This record gives sequence, structure tokens and C-alpha cells, in this order.
Amino acid sequence: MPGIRGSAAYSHEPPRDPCLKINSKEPFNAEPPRSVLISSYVTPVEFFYKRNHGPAPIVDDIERYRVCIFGLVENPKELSLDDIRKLPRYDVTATLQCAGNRRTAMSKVKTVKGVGWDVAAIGNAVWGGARLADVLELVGIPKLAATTPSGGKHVEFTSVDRCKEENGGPYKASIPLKRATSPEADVLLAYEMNGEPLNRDHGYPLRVIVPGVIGARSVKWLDSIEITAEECQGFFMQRDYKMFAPSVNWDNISWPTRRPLMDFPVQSAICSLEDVNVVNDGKIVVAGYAVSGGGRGIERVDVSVDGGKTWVEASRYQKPDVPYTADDDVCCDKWAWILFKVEVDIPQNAEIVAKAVDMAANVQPEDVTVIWNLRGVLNTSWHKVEVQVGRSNL
Ligand SMILES: Nc1nc2c(c(=O)[nH]1)N[C@H]1C(S)=C(S)[C@@H](COP(=O)(O)O)O[C@H]1N2
Ligand SMILES: [Mo]
Repeated sequence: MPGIRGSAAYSHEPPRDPCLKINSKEPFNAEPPRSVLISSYVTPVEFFYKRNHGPAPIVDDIERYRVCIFGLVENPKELSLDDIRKLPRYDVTATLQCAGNRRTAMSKVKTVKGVGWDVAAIGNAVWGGARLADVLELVGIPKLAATTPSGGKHVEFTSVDRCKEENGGPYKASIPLKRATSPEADVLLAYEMNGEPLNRDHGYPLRVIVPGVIGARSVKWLDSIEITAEECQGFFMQRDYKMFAPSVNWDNISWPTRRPLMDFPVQSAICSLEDVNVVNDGKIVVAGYAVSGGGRGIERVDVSVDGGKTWVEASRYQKPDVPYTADDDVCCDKWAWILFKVEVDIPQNAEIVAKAVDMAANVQPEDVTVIWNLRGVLNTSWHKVEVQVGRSNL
């Protein structure tokens, strides 16, 4: 595959906002400053984290663009973007989070391998597109099918981009057919992000969105969909994005012993403060995001100013004008984060902590060491920041 390894492959990258913090230039991996995340419920596209494994491909002949659906199906088909646009359109507000979000903090315990992300490898967008369940009906797979007559059980997405982990082949991932054909799972083939056509970094012209699942399965720049008997054998399903015990190291790792990560666990982070802060007086606003995978909403966010000895409950909202209620139908985008906020009085030196509890009463673990893993995925430990009051009263 000529031209994809050298830096020349990166000579046609799209323009990006200068405020993004670049964690890796080639491939491009960048996140916004924390504080930007909490300035709006829906993350503006330019501030949405970008996680690429190779050069951002250019798909410019949209008339000739086709998604090929094949494999263990009765009626394989090639669909144009127009064919997909003709299907009922859904707008799903969903938070996308990289499994490596907050990896840097995990690396402080003991080095892990991977792109160093702070707390902003996450964003919340309104994705517009067709439901994958409707698309699969076009090739003869009914809703809620767990298997096809010819033994298909997984839906594998292959992209247009090329990456070194696949030895110059395309990025790919799969999800179980059962999730793909379930209307409730809201899996989309999205052509819009926040009401605009997808831009190049986020998968133009078409990407998969698998709500509630780690970002790695939401394949961008979709090229084809194959119905298969087994889950995808690609690198990112078999030799990456798996969670191992703290005792597993690079000498004793056995990749097949663990499943590919799907739903992400309950997560939260403080975005109104940096890791270390000096403030002028003893009243501060602690604000951030909380989200859980699998469509489990957030039940509560607790904030502590004394490292977790005592807690106050933060107020929280999804849509800015709609206060949170316990009635799911009134206010909850089930795949989306909530933003939380509380004003607290702080002692001279404070360790501020946030922890979220989801609707299944899952709670973030206190200590990062108990979930440490060699790839540094799913750091959902309590997010802690330090605050010192700078102006002395003496
Ligand atoms: N084709 C393709 N799809 C991809 C990736 C990629 O490199 N190539 N990265 C994945 C990962 S790891 C994440 S976290 C999300 C990031 O999506 P974003 O860049 O739109 O934020 O896309 C996923 N889909
Ligand atoms: Mo990711």
C-alpha cells in the first residue's frame, strides 16, 4: 500500500482548531482543554476529540461512494449515500468516549502503553443518520435477529482509512448482530454530526455510531459491512481494546483470554479545575461531566473537598433548560452524559474528588491501582484535583 507509512501520507490532513491539545500528530490525536467540555451540553465539532489511527482519508467522489453489505446474508447489496438518506432519519444524542480517556493518570501509577489522554477524550454530539437495523432489513435481516439463516452472528465494519496496526490494511471492528438489529440500541450509520455533514476527521461521508460502547467500535469512513459467523479478527478487536488484570504484563499477556471491550463503565471527571490549582478565595465551582455505558443513566454525582471523607451531591442537568428529574421520559438522552455543578467552600488545601453512580448503582472505583492495566484503558477511578488557597489571611 504505497504512500501510507511515510509522513507524506499526512500531507493532506484537514484543518483543526488551534486550541486542541495534540497528543500525537501523526496519526492525529487531540483533545480540547477540559474547561471547553462543560461550556455546552452538545460539544461543538471543532472541540470534539479526534482519534485517528492513520491519515484522515479523503472521500471526494460522493456520487460513486457505495457501502457494500455482504457475507452471510440472503441479498447482498451496494448502497449509495442517497439510499441510506432515504431511510427514516434519526437524531441520537450520544456521548462518544475513547477507551483511553484519562490514560495519563493511570500511567502515573506505572507506565502504560498508548496515547496519553487527559480527561477530554470524550464528547457529546447529536448524530444524524439511518438506523443500522433499518439498513440491515434492506439485505433481508429482520429486526431483533441474533443470527441469519446462513449462520451470521456479527456485523463487521471496514473503513476506508489505512493504519499500521493492520499492516497497512483498513481499520475495522464488529458488534454482535443482536445489537445491530435492535432498534433500541440506536446503532446508526451517521452522515451528520450536530446538524452538519460529518467532517473529514469524524468520518465523512458515513460512520458507525454505537451508543454506550467504547469509541473504537464506532468505525469512521465506512467502506463495507460484512455479516460474519465470528467476531472481527482485526487488531483492534483481538490485540487491543481489551481489559486485563493489574498482574498481566507484556511477558505473560494472552490476548484470547479476554473479550473485546464493548459497553463502557460509569465515568466522571472535573473539568472546571486543572490537576493543581491556586485560587484566591475559599469558594469554588466544581463542575464536570458524568456518563455511563450501555444506556444506563447517571443517578448521582458526589463531590468531596476532603479527599473523599465527606461528600455533597452536585446538581446536574442534560438539556441546559431542563432540570434533572427521575423520570427518564422527561429529560434523559439515555446515551448522553450529564453535566454536573456544585459550589463548595474549601479549606486551605483541598483534595477535590468527584464520583458518579449510575442507574444500576455502579460506582467508580476509588483507587486507580486496582484497575491498572497495561494498555491503560478504562481509567474510571475517582477523579481528584488539588486546590490551594493562594492569598493568605495573615
Ligand atoms: N476508521 C476508523 N474508525 C475509527 C478510528 C480510526 O482510527 N479509524 N478510531 C476509533 C477510536 S479508537 C475512537 S475513540 C473513535 C474516535 O472518534 P472521533 O475521532 O470522531 O472522536 O473513532 C473510532 N473509529
Ligand atoms: Mo479510542
